[in-house]
Amino acid sequence: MIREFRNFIAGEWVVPTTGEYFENVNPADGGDVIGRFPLSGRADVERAVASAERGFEQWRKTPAPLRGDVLRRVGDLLAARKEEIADLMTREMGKPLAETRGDVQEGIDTAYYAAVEGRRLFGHTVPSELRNKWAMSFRRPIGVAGIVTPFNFPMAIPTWKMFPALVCGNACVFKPAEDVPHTGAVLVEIMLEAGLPPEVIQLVHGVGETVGAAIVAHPKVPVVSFTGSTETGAKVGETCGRMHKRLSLEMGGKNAQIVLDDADLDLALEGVLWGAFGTTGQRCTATSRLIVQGGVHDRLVDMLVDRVRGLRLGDGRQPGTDVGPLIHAEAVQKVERYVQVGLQEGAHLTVGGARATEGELAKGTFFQPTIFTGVKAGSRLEQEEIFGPVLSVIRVDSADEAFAVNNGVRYGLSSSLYTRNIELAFRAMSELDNGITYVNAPTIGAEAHLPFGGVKQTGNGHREGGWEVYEFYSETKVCYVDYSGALQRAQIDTYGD
Ligand code: UN1
Repeated sequence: MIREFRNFIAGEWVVPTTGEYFENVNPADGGDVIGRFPLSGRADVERAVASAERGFEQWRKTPAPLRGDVLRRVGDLLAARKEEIADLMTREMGKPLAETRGDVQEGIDTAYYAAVEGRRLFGHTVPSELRNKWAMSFRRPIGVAGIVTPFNFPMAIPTWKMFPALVCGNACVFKPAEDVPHTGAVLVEIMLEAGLPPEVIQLVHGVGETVGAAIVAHPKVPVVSFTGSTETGAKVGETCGRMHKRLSLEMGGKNAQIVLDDADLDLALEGVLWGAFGTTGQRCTATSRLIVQGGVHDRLVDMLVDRVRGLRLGDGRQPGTDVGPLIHAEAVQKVERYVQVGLQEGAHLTVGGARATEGELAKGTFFQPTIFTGVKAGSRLEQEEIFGPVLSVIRVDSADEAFAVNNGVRYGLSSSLYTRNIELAFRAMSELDNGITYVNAPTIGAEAHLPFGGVKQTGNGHREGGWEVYEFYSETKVCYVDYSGALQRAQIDTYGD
């Protein structure tokens, strides 16, 4: 019997109005069906938003420190169930257990940060230019938040978005990616168990074109947070722009690790292996370009190819697996198309380049870790996001050229520089056009308590994580209190004669 899951709408676990379901399968083994999940429709979103509006009215009046207490209990429950949740996450999206454990930990960190933020949510008190007048700002919740999330961090990304939204006093309508609905369901169960009032969270399963689009376009959803492709983000942005909604977008990346002649090559090697092939390259922060200075290029490529040949592909739940499957067959096809693009552009396929189908791997959607060398700056392989285990190596002559190549793409999430030269490290921090720059560390590995996001086509100016996201999920209210007992006219009585 295949387990049938439900939506959580208006305080109850309910079947979808459409009566339709989709199957969620293990990408390491297409025969392993995790469950049937609702293929919801517009009517389900309507009910969810109407209920969330009621939840919002209740929740906004709950003192923020008490809202934070709920998030602390969420963190405790996630911590207690970390191992079990990591296992079900690996089963539905494939990355090795060490990585899904890290993903749950990012959710725990975000929960504890949010819990404390409930006792801060600072405003400002500033002097008034008039006598006996008080001037201050504080923060108010916005309303129902629409939360649309991707498959690659099934726990961390929904928690980054929802926990700050909730601490600020908003209600959430949550649509997890259709590849990871089980993790979404478990997260909502935990939030309810922790004491979140039921109508404050709504879970609507389904596909982006239907459920995601209906949430984004709903007039009673004034704030939307989306992580996904730059192309889908543009559509979300059009709708939100037309409707004057507040929107946070986290989109594509084409992140580079730069290795200069003076770098510690062993360290740079470990960095690029983890950055490029961790999560099978399916991170917005993945290293998809390796920009290497001429003096160390050939040596680093040799070291890298040697190690990449030794990476063990497999089921992420098996000990010893280094690299899991891609998320589904279309992802494999996309990676295959880019291998063809690289070959047509004259790049040199040095290792990998094909599906991996030996033995047990035939059951899943595996692709060999792949390296192209001799990749030209400006080529499609070098410019476009692949979201798979494909690394392009670009040879440069100088640090200046490396910085220019790093900046020569339309994305700007993360970058990394390996050098022992302190001047160059500091120059890189200010000159690399990215939201995050790592020095002597890979392009992945952002921590939950710092702002996360990118410039150019990666984002739209907002940040997740850290302190900044709390500003995104609240409106600034300014309040003046005049206790002089007289009419005081700002600008006029202050500076007039
Ligand atoms: C993403 O790739 O969408 O910095 C998020 C990192 C993780 C988050 C990645 N902490 O790689």
